[in-house]
Amino acid sequence: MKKIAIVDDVLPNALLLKGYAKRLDDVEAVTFTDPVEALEWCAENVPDLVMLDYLMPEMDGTEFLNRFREFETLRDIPVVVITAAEQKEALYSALQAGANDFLRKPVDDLELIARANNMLQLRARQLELAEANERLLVLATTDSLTGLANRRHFLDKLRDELSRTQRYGRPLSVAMVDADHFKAVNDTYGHEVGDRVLQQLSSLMSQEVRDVDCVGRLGGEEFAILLPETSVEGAKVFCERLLKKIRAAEIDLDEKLLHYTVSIGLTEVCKGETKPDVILNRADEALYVAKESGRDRVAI
Ligand code: GH3
Ligand code: MG
Ligand code: MG
Ligand code: MG
Repeated sequence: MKKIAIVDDVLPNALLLKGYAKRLDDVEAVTFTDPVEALEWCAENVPDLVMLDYLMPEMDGTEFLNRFREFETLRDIPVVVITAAEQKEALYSALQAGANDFLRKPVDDLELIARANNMLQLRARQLELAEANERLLVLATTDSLTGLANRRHFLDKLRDELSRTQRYGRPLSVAMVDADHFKAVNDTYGHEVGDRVLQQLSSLMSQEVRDVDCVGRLGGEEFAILLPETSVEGAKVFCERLLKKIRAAEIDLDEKLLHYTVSIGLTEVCKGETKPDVILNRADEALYVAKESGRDRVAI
C-alpha cells in the first residue's frame, strides 16, 4: 500500500483531495491541516508522495519543502505543490525548493490523479533502483563461495580502520590465515570437498570474531582478519582460540571425518603506519614463519 500525505490548512480542501486520491490504486491517503504535524508524520512514516497546499498560515510551501528535504529519508520523495493561479512567485519558489510537480486551484480531479500516478511511478522506480544498488553492493563486496568480504572490500575496511586507528591512537591487529597443505586436500578428496572446508573455515572465523572485526577472503585458501581495538597480545589469544576451534572441526565425508588446520601470521599496526601493503606483507612474513616452524600455529 502506497502512502500519500495531503497537507492543507483548510480541512474541507484536504478532504476533497483525499476523496480524489481514493481513486488511485493501492493507496492510503492521510490528511494534515497542521504542517508541523505533517512533517513529523512524514519523517516517521516516509510517504511515497506528498500533496502540499502552498499557502498555509503556520508556514508556506517553500519553508515546508526546505524542512522536508532536510530529512535524508525524504530527500527524494515526490512533492506536488498546489497553488492558486495568481500565486506565480509561490510556484517558482516551491519548484526551486524541490517541488517535483504542481497543481492549480481549483484542483481538477483527473489532473490530480494523472499527476499523482506519474509521481508514484517515479517513486516505485526509485525504490527498484535502490534495491538493485543494494544487491550490486553486496555482489561487489562479497566473496561468493564463502560470503566473506572479498579482497577489495577487506582492503577498503583496512584503509578505513587504519585512518581511524591513527587518528585516535588506538591499537589494531591484522591476522593472515592460510589453510595448511590445502593442495593435498583437493588432490585427495576433490575440489568440492576443498570448497566445503573453505566454507566451514569461513563460518568458524566469522563466529569467533567480534562484530567490529572483519574477516575477508584474500584469495584461494588465504584469509585475513582485521581486529580493531586489539593489541598483538590480545590478538594472539584470539588466534590460539581460533586454532583450537579449527582443530576440533570436522567435515563429514560419509566414509570418514576430515580434519584440517591453518597457520596464522599476526602483526600489530605501528604508530603512524598508513600503508596496507606494508602491514599485509609483515603478516605474510609472520605466516611464513608459522608454516616453516611446523604449521597449525600462530607466529608474530
Ligand atoms: P601450505 O600449508 O604451505 O599453505 O600448503 P598449501 O597446499 O595449502 O599451499 P599451496 O599454496 O601450494 O596450495 C594452495 C591450494 O589451494 C592450491 C589450490 O588448488 C587450492 N585452492 C585455492 N583456491 C581454492 C578454492 O577456491 N577451492 C578449492 N577447493 N581449492 C582452492
Ligand atoms: Mg491554504
Ligand atoms: Mg595453504
Ligand atoms: Mg596459500
